[in-house]
Amino acid sequence: MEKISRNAWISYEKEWLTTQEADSIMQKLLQQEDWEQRNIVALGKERTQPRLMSWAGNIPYRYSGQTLPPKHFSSLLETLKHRIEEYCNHTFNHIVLNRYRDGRDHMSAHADNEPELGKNPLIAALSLGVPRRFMLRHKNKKFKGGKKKIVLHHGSLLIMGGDIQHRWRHSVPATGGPTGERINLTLRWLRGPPGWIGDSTEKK
Ligand SMILES: O=C(O)CCC(=O)C(=O)O
Repeated sequence: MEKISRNAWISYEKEWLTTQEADSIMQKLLQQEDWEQRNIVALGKERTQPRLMSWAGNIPYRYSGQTLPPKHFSSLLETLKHRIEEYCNHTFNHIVLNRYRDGRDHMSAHADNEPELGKNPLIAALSLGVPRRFMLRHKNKKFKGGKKKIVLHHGSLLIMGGDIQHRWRHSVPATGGPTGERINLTLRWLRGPPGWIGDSTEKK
């Protein structure tokens, strides 16, 4: 575990899966998932996401002006979720899969800070396929050491915890040159459907 600011940390396991396992899971996901290119609202404008996506979860998840309706977990996703839950000692009820078809596909800087994720959510992210840069930037530009780069490798698991989603943003920038496909699976615990506002025992 690496502390990146007072209450924010990341943990990166480069070879969380063997190459053989990662190859096989990637092939299955490419074939089995219903990949979609969806529209989102970013900076007040509707845009087409620069990547494909799929998801699984029993409750709807709203972010960037779109709502993902409930969708069942395939047995592969259920198995992966259990393995990641055991490793993290944490429960997840939602998975978003992002498919970066080449180096042009990317994810802009954002934080996973929807109210439904609650305070200090633990987020786990499994990477498959070509390595891509994952950039972390502190929201306070003057924060010393506020820029971090991690190369996310095939079969690696990244965990983000503490107040990282409240203090930092992360992105997967576009990259030049020939680049193959990558799939990311992000696991979250949604405390309720869109509009959930917490309970009286939780400080926001
Ligand atoms: O592709 C990645 O590794 C990042 C995914 C991500 O930031 C997200 O799903 O919020």
